[in-house]
Amino acid sequence: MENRKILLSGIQPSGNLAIANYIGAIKNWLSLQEQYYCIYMVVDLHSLTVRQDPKELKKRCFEFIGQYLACGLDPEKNIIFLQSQVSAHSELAWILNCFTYMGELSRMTQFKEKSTRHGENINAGLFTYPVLMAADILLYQTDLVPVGEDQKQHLEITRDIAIRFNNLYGETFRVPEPFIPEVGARIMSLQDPTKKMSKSDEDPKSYIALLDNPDVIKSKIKRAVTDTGKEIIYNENRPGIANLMTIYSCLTDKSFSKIEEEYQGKGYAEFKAHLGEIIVETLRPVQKKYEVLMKNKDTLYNILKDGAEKASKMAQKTLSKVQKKIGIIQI
Ligand code: ATP
Ligand code: LTN
Repeated sequence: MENRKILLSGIQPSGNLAIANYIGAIKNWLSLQEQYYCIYMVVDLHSLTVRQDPKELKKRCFEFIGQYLACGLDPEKNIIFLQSQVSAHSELAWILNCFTYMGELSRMTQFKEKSTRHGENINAGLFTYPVLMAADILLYQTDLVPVGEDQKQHLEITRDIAIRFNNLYGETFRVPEPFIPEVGARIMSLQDPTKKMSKSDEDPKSYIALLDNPDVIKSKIKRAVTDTGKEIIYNENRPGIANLMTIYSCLTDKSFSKIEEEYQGKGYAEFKAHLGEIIVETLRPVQKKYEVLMKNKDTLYNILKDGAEKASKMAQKTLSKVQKKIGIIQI
């Protein structure tokens, strides 16, 4: 582990894990897991910024971990855990709150967007969300953070906080780099291709869940909003078909020009039918593995316990270092 660089990422247990999260994040986690020492979390504390049903939240945390494993994350090679189980995250977040400015946080587009969407509950957690994320990342001396495009701004503020702290107290945190895919960093809603696909969208037709059954997947793709026009040609001004081509390209590793060539003279219906099949076949092994895994809750529980122990040890090192630097007594 010692000479491998550290990679860390997380997903909130809200809504249903979707193909956008797979393409934007999980697919890269898988491709990088041999090269890096990897730490993957389900960030349950972050999801509290939106009101959650306690029973549902508990259930979803296990289901998300089950889906991580079913996608191919290996708990023997990586650390997989729940953010809430390592108290250092909340402790460092408080300290970092005192090194983060209101002005920087008010510029966060996710805060602006979520406070519009949840106007009845604009809580302080929603505002300081990026600081907890910075704590998640900086605690593990992370080198690389694979995320979708929407998290770029949060990575920038994390870097700013780390640099600010290092300048004040000397080298304490490693300054992390984002890893954002060139294609697929922003998958759009199937119902409104000008809006990002979101796993907590009220309309389940707007996303494909990793656990959707084959008929549902095919029907969602068939009914996906596309632009007027007939040709399968990639053009950003035709966001509906461009989005479907992006999903196609990410799941088959075929370039846009190759896809255009294959579908020359063919229409949307044929393209959509094939894309539906491709998604079904990509998810089939994941769903099969998931079903088996969820029958054995004890194994999941043990993975989480083991993950939290390993993560706590690593996190505590950085937390103690920070506490010493800022003058907190170590007893
Ligand atoms: P929610 O709708 O529940 O707030 P979300 O779908 O935006 O959630 P997150 O938990 O915020 O998902 O993000 C998990 C990971 O998936 C992050 O790395 C994020 O960048 C990535 N991601 C989220 N939405 C997309 C998208 N539309 N395209 C590509 N990547 C995405
Ligand atoms: N804010 C992220 C989730 C997240 C995260 C992290 C991602 C919380 N902590 C640390 C990478 C690293 C999101 O996707 N909404």
